[in-house]
Amino acid sequence: MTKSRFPKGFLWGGATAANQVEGAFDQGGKGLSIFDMVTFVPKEERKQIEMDVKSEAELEALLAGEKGDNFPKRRGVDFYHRYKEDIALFAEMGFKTYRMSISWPRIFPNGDELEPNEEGLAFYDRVFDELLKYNIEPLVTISHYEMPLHLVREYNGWEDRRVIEFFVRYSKVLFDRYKEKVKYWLTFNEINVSSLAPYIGSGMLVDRLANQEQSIYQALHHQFVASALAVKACHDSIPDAQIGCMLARMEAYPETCHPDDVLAALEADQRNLFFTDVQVRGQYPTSMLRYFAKNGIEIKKLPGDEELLAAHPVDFLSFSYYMSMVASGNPDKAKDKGNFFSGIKNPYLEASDWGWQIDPKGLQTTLRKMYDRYQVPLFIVENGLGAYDKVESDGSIQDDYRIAYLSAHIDQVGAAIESGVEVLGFTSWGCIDLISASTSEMSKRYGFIYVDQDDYGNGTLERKRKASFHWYKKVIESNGADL
Ligand code: BGP
Repeated sequence: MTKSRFPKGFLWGGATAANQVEGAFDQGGKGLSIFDMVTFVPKEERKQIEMDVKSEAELEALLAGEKGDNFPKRRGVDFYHRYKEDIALFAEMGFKTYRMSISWPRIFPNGDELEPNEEGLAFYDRVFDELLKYNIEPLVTISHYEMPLHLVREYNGWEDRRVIEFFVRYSKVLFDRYKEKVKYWLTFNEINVSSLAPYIGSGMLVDRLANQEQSIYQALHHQFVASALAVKACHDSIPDAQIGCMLARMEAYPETCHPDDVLAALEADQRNLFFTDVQVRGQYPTSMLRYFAKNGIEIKKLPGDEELLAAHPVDFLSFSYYMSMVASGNPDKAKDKGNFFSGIKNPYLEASDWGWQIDPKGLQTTLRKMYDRYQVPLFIVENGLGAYDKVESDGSIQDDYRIAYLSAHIDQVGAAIESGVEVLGFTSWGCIDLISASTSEMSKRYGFIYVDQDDYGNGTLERKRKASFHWYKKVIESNGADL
């Protein structure tokens, strides 16, 4: 057996989000969340990523239409009722941690109430007790694209500064209720997605916004302040807890060694790391302040905001990593967006069935770059391969492609650790098949565990172990030595 490069106590596990696994969207006293309104568009009809609801009219039509089977998110994979079976499977793989989110409207159905919904709190008590029964550490995302829909309709989401108070109230309820059970917390999932998908990220209907970019950064300022207040509340309530931020990492390479491309890649990096600069370093980077000044963006701050950001930085930086991108200095190409949006292909990389360019070494690069910049512990809380899986005639699922993807990426995490990077853990995304965030498909499968359900909600919901289930069990047993 080769020697492990991973530290003792490395937190191996898997990740999900409430709106993508739980189902029971209208049970247990839960209110509607923003993601409950995201509809499924069949791939052949899909023009673009259908994540965002844009207008009042669209939202009201969705609410009135109640297009039943068009809301696969509302179904999830019934984790709400099957959590004991699922957690037993996670334990069988040897999980040390399980990243999950709490559905905000399960706790505050409208979001602006004073008192929480006890049924919602009790559900997560049961889930945490089940995890701790197997010595699996819960890693909890407080807001994973699951803002109560009422906060969109009444306040236009994070555009309204009053939502800070609602979020802090919600966070304090969680910290006080679960202080004995949860020691790892994340504030906002992929906080940078707000700049790409304002409805999903910040609960804003863009058709309501006079100046979209101004509103996006104003809403983000409110989220930064809310995150800092949540960090303070977490430390006050649970002294031995750690609370982190969470970024969708977009590692962008220069298309060529032409200085224009190199500069474009730097600018893409500054744009992506702006969010972690604020939450880890505790202040806005000058590059972004110049950008705001140059583009007439004036962030309204209250006295004390900047002191709050500086006083309460996060304890660790977590991020999702699926692919790398390409940045071009050529003005007629999308400058700082990678293949995910503009399709600039990297000729050295293969792509997934959804066009995400597979780049394991990019994960080592990104770990070393971010550790150099921030010198705080890092945590990979999403990495995985969305793929079409086939159930063989003997009932097996031979997802060797997923094993290859994860093995190569975990190998690069080991290399980063050997180079001196402090990494707390690795939770592969979608440890059980679930509903895709960007496409609402079930057929974009990520799991070590197969779930019998199709894009339209048909199926028995039966769980099956894939080949990768047994592989990951070995990886964890060997602390990452046996890949
Ligand atoms: C991230 C989200 C996850 C998950 C992941 C995979 O943006 O944090 O919720 O969905 O993307 O993306 P998708 O589900 O679109 O394949």
